[in-house]
Amino acid sequence: MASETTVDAGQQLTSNQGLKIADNQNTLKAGVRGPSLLEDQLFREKMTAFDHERIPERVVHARGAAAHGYFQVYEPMSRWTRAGFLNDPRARTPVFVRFSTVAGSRGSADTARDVRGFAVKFYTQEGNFDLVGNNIPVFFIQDAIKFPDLVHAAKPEADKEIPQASTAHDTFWDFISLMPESTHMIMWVMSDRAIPRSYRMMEGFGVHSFRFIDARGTSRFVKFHWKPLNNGVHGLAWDEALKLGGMDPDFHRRDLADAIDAGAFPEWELGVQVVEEADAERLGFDLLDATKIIPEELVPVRPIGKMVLNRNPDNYFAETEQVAYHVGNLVPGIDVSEDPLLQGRMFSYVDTQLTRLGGPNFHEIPINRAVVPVHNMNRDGFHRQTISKGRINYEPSSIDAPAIKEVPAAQGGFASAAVPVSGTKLRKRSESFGDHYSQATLFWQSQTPVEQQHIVEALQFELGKVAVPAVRQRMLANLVNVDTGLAARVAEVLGQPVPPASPRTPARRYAPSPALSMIRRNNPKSIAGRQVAVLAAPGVDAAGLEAMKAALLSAGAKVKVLSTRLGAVRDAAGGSVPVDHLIVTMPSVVFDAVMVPGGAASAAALKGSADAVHFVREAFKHAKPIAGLGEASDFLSAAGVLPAQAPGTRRPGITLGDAASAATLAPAFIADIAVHRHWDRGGKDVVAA
Ligand code: HDD
Repeated sequence: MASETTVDAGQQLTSNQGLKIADNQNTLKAGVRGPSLLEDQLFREKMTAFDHERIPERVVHARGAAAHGYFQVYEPMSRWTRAGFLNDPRARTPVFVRFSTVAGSRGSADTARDVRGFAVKFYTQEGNFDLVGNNIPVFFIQDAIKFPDLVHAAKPEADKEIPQASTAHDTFWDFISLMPESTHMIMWVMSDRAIPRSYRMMEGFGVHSFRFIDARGTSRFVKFHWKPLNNGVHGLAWDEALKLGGMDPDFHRRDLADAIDAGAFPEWELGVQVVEEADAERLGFDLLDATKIIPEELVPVRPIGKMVLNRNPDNYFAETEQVAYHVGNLVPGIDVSEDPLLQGRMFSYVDTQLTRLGGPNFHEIPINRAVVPVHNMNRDGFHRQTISKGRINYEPSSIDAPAIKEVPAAQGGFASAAVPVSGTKLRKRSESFGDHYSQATLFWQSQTPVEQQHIVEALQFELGKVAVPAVRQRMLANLVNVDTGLAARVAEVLGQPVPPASPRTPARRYAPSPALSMIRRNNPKSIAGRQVAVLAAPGVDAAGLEAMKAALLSAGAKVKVLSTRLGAVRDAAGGSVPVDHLIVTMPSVVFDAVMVPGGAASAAALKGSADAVHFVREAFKHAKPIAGLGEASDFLSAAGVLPAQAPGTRRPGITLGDAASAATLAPAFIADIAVHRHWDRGGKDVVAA
């Protein structure tokens, strides 16, 4: 944890050795116009530090953003686990959470279509526990030996290093089409889950089955879920995500930091699905297979505690970049399962961090340190910080008593789940992992028509970028196994016939699961941290603007006034309204909703501004809530986002009324913003003006 922070402001400038520096502007030279001198140790120290500032980026999940917070359990969970932090409802366990994209480099855009990492480090009183999850509850592959192949295929292609942070290319889909086990994951990645509106508006999942172990040593399977408590689960429109990639590549990073700075702390509930080991076989799929979910309707998700993120990191590098998560960071009461993907992860994390963080002592970096004392016989190595006293660096020892002691499980020592293991040594996939399509069909059938349409469009886009026809063909053959209608809709745009289905095991039938639909499961409560644009021009009705703004601000939204000129606009009553941004510098894609106040001159000026017209048309296309007061409806209908007969006509996500009724219209507008997107408006195209 960031226990060793330092503030440089106002301090005397020194070298790394504490030497006070008199001149930080000029190298040491032989005469004012002479060559620099090698003896300038202050220059060399500064330049050496700079030259070595970068460390290798993460081989996956390179781009991320993080925050501090705490986790608190609702009630003791002793009937399932002896983990201390899950048994003390009074304890607030500090957490550090890093969200990330997977495929892009450190400098890539936040809004790429991708899985998002959701890694939580709990600094518990029994040592650090890491829940290293994603925002999607399944994975592409079943066995860790395929992970390097998956990542190579997804990353930019090896010859030209193109494309950056995108799976819309041949090698990814070549691999995927040859790995039918990835089909379920692909359905999720083609859904709006892979283009989240915000890190605050994502679910998180531990993915694998882990184990809970109670005080008697009884072990049960557990799947972990994070469900947003106050922000809902929302996505962007694909067109918007693409544009944001250029206009604000830091969109998610900024959103998280801004929300926390503004006191709109994101909250998640930790939920668990617990399955008795004896019941696991009855589920009809293998709990050790990371390409499967347990439908919530089969085993409910039981909320057990709450996580709040309430503090931004002080220093990106020291905290967000240097944090090192590991699925093997476990505490008594939680253990791994035999899932072959998880088993491989148990090796990979420390291994990669040895390179990334330069040696075996990265647990001593402040952000990675346990909050409890650490005592063992591990010694030395690069970057060792701890000064271990005495001559004993082995165990057992008899000299210099008392010796270091093991801790029996009954007194808090870690003991692995006593799972009987036997078998013939072999390299083979279990037949129980063989059904690659039934849960992909379950996911497809659980989506609303709008969500299905987005999946179809994503597949059309991604496969449309694939140049090798045989790869597209093979993907279509796999999609037929998910749903023939889906395959036909994708095939139509690809201009290819629907091929026969690829081989498969017999399908299992699942009842659709409403919990899998972002739209169905949403229970929007708050608009805290949402961004609302107000379009204003000279002659604007300031009273309506201010009344709506006040209501939005008190609901926690951020409101920015945009115009065609910076400074202030003169309002209809002769006052002035300060302008926050130019319309061209803050495009509609960075906002969640748009409000246009009344005022005849303002509406007329906006009508004449191509940028203002484009702004509302684009917001409309992306299904965003729009509110118009008074004469604003002239502008909105001229822009083509209202039917010609406007006021009085209510379309989903459009709030209209006269300028004097701003305060009474505000609740409807706020409710529309909480819903987030109004796809049912028939969104894509604007109404002919
Ligand atoms: Fe992984 C990073 C999540 C499979 C190997 N992984 C990493 C991070 C997350 C995940 C969130 C970033 C952590 C951070 O913010 O620093 N990984 C997952 C999930 C998986 C998964 C949910 C499947 C269920 N990962 C997976 C496999 C392997 C790895 C199968 C290898 C056998 N993952 C790594 C890694 C990374 C990593 C190479 C890169 C950087 C790091 O560990 O610290 O070890």
